[in-house]
Amino acid sequence: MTSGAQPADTHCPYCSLQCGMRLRRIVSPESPGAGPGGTTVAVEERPDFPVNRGALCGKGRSAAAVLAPGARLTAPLVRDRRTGRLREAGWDEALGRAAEGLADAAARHGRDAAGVFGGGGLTNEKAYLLGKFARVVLRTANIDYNGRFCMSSAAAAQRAAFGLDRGLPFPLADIARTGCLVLVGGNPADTMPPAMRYFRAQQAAGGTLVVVDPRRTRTAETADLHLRPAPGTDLALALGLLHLVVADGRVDEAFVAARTTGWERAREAAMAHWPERVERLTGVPVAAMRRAVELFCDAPTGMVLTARGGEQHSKGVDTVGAWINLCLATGRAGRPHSGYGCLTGQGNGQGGREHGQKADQLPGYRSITDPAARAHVAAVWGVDPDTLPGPGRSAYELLDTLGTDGGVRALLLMGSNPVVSAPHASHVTERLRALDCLVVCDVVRSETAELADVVLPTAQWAEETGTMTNLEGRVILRRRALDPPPGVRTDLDVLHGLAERLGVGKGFPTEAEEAFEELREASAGGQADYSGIDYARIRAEDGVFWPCPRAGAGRPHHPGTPRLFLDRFATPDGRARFADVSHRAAAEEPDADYPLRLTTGRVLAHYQSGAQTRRTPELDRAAPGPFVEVHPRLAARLGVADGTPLTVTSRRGSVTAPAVVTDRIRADTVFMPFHWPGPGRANTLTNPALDPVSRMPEFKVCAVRVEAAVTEGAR
Ligand SMILES: Nc1nc2c(c(=O)[nH]1)N[C@H]1C(S)=C(S)[C@@H](COP(=O)(O)OP(=O)(O)OC[C@H]3O[C@@H](n4cnc5c(=O)[nH]c(N)nc54)[C@H](O)[C@@H]3O)O[C@H]1N2
Ligand SMILES: Nc1nc2c(c(=O)[nH]1)N[C@H]1C(S)=C(S)[C@@H](COP(=O)(O)OP(=O)(O)OC[C@H]3O[C@@H](n4cnc5c(=O)[nH]c(N)nc54)[C@H](O)[C@@H]3O)O[C@H]1N2
Ligand code: SF4
Ligand SMILES: [Mo]
Repeated sequence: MTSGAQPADTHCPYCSLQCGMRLRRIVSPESPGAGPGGTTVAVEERPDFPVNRGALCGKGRSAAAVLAPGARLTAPLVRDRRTGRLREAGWDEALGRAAEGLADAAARHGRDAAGVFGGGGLTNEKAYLLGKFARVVLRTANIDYNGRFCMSSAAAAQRAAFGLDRGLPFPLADIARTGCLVLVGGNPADTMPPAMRYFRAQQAAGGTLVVVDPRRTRTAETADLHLRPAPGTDLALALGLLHLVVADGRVDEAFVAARTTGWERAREAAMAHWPERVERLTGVPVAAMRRAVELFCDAPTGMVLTARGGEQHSKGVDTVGAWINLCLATGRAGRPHSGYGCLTGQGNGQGGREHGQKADQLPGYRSITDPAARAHVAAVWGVDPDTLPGPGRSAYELLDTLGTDGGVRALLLMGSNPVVSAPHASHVTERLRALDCLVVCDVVRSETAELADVVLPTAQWAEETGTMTNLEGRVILRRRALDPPPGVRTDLDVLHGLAERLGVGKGFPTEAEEAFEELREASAGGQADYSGIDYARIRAEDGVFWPCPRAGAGRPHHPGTPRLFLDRFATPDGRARFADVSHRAAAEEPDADYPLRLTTGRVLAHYQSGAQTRRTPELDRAAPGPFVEVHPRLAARLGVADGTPLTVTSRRGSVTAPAVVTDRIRADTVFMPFHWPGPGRANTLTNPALDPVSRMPEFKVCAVRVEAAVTEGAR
């Protein structure tokens, strides 16, 4: 084995922490994981990157496994018209079939019948060009992405309250310096392990941690106070806490008067949520609520962070709004070491929502309905603003109408695996099958790729260059460490090749830096302004926080913006806006037929739909399959023990998976991770009820029935 001399400093392919790592090239022809020329990479620590300072979780450490030819796609596939099976094809044939499918749908059913579905794991350059491809080449309104399933409720609530959405308005390290940290529906001990160092530091410095989660997770175990509401009741809980703040005279009147609007209505709504009522709705004892308010208000500074547990609800936007209200009423916002933040999830969950792959957005976090925004972006693209389509359908609505009259008939899907990860997944699978043409760009043969007419194998993180924007709004650089295998092309090559075949020969660069230079122009003057950022600067500064406008006449070099809102909020009058919200039930509450609540989430070893991590032997061994967490009292009532196969049934279907009997879960609730396809797929059960504003599906609560599975032998 020989090692290449120059290690490459880059970032993990997975979550929004975007941990820094160092890749060392290893030439080892006999290694089963080695690619062309026997080259592969080893992941090493990179202690100088400030976010994780060398620490990596098991997913990051094992990320190179998916680079191996055996784990991934190495040639395009097309569905053979004679046999109906996927077979290997050359790039010309595959790109030709894909372009033909998209063009045919548009010709027969109108432009909006060609659609695009993107992902929050794509680099900024890909997300930007994917949006441009939809609007300029296909000229379709129908483009959206999986980020809709992720942080869209927090994004909408932040825009409403602060006039701007950036997951964390401060660097992650700031949480170590706050007096009281309230974490709502997040389990970073499993989902962002290296971030836990900041939680530990916060407590070590005398701060307190309050965790709000129906389950006693590994994160909740470290908390000073753990509140365990029933899934889907966080909105009531936040209102109840605000009620106590008002009743105890703990409102920061000076802050409210100077820096906010809308307090009167928010206060009235909170007063209607008296503690005993909230205890009945949530199951959280009044005494625990009082303790939470004491901890939050007695500390000199405070933060509330939400993650998917509080957000993936049909009232996710209002729920986040209620937590922001708590911050505003207590003056815990727009001040050092205080504020509200959302723990964004995917690798580029932040940048992925800024550059135009969202149905209602143009690059720079501009609105597609704003005439000035359309004019600016159209000028950068060299097209007439009137040719740009308007807003299209949101992710679930797009999937729900695939193959129908008026729906999308040919879909280009890049960076998502909805067969496993979309709500009501059996229905979504049916809709995908109903398409005239499905084109999937992926690094592996995912469950969704199995349904495709054309599968385009794309290069991976270690084989490409591009920027990602982490959960703090820090723009960082993914750096190429090795060549992709010969049969594989980059996503940028794919977009270029499709655009060319669809008659647009210019404007789709295959070099990431060239794409970034254009993105800078398109974002200039927008909320997410990247115009002052370039690759050289990212390399030199280890990331630059947006907004970062370009220096120019009368405008000095901009340092980037690690902390937002300290002087004013990004609303027209500079004041934060209270949300006018009150409690409402989940779309589906337990009843006689479906007496329990199901909630869903993640385990440490797997990432999302598991497409990559299920192909990583050590992660697959660590968490080999789905399970159902059941409280001992419920297990006794059902007459089941640890390991007993259970059938879980909702109004949408049934799944089977073994019981894990644990008092970590409430007795009225069961939990399933969503990383697996097949008979244990959690999303067979989930409810696609959508938030009216963000269009976020209700992944975190639906009504189910649980029973011991009838096994073959017992029948
Ligand atoms: N290991 C791993 N890490 C990941 C990912 C992964 O798939 N695997 N994915 C990345 C992505 S894209 C994301 S979005 C993040 C997600 O990160 P998290 O939000 O931390 O992950 P989840 O497990 O979805 O949900 C967090 C917690 O919400 C709780 N919860 C469920 N229902 C409710 C409720 O109604 N109210 C409250 N308050 N809590 C509730 C669950 O019990 C769970 O412990 O993780 C990122 N990191
Ligand atoms: N029940 C339930 N369901 C959920 C959630 C939940 O909490 N509960 N969480 C939701 C959330 S927060 C999220 S973010 C979604 C995510 O769910 P998905 O959208 O399915 O996300 P991934 O599994 O990351 O899928 C990414 C796919 O793209 C491929 N890929 C990775 N990188 C690249 C790339 O650079 N280019 C291309 N072309 N392909 C790439 C991967 O191999 C994989 O097949 O799941 C949602 N679904
Ligand atoms: S915490 Fe996230 S970014 Fe860091 S190594 Fe793990 S998966 Fe990768
Ligand atoms: Mo996510």
